[in-house]
Amino acid sequence: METSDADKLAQFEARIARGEKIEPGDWMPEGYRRQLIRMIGQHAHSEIVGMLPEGAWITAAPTLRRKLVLIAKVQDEAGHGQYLYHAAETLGVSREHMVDELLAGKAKYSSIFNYPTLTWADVGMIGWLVDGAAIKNQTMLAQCSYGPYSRAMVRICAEETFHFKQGKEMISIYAQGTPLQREMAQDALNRWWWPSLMMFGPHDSDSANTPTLTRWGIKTRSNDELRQKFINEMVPEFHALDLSIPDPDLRYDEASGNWLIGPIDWDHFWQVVKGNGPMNKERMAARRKAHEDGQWVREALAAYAERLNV
Ligand code: BYC
Repeated sequence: METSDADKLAQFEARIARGEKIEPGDWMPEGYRRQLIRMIGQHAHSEIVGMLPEGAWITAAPTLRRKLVLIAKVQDEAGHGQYLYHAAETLGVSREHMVDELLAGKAKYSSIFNYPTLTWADVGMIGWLVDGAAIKNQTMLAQCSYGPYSRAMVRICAEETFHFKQGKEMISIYAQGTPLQREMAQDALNRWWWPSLMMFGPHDSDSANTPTLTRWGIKTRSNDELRQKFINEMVPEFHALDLSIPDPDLRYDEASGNWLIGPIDWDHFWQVVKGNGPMNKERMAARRKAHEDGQWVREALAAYAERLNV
């Protein structure tokens, strides 16, 4: 007797409840596949677009050591994009299609990469704050129910931890350095604090995808839970360096043990997500140019593969 879709769904959900990983050839509901393609695709695009803000500083790094570290970091992000595109491809979508969707403005990427990197201190602040926020979210995703995504996350988190540490090292040195270095560190914190908190996505009450993602073990923590955890860890770190958080409403709540923040400017967030942030147009123009410049490489590879008959 044929197993009905309802039975298959029940078996699928029982596997997730037992903590088993779902693998590419396994039966999965269409909604699960669609959510994963959306999220892994966005994640891959974020890694690739995310190379641009820091990449802009490679030629202007202040020392050879800093330049080497930055080149390695930006290269790591490219690698993360590769793992993630591969993970998404196991769900039956091609990388070409995902890239076309990005370049056509149909697929999203993280809002955080639509801000300019105005000074060298921004490179340190991105490492500490942005990679720090990403690790919070990705450590959760390393536990997610889809095998290829969770395994990609394990390696990505290890590398992001390294990025986080180099950013923290830089900002710690600048915060205790010359008055100008301190000023640069504070200015970078002023500009990157709120966008980093927005990386976690809208409040849970406005997060349309969370119920489905939670039901199927893709997300095990909500946007607000992860954001709060991140705030609680970061605030004491910045205070220890005598850097101030740009939030007049920030206060410690004894009862919950949480650092409570003022209201997030969600209108601004949605404008950035819709393509109207400070650097959206430049970021997409850079990606389109890179895609056009790479056309001959793709053609050469396709011709070579045809010759080898692979
Ligand atoms: N930016 O229902 P919600 C890195 C969208 S890169 C833009 O809560 P969900 C790095 C969301 O897509 C790592 N859009 O969504 C690289 C949804 O729209 P759609 C980046 C956002 O999926 C280089 C709508 O808002 N990390 O580390 O449940 C250098 C409603 O939201 C954003 C990832 O990509 C946003 N911030 O939760 C340095 C992690 N937030 O798709 C560092 C993977 C929300 O329904 N992604 N939206 O049209 C996720 O974990 C989740 O997708 C999110 C959002 C937590 C971001």
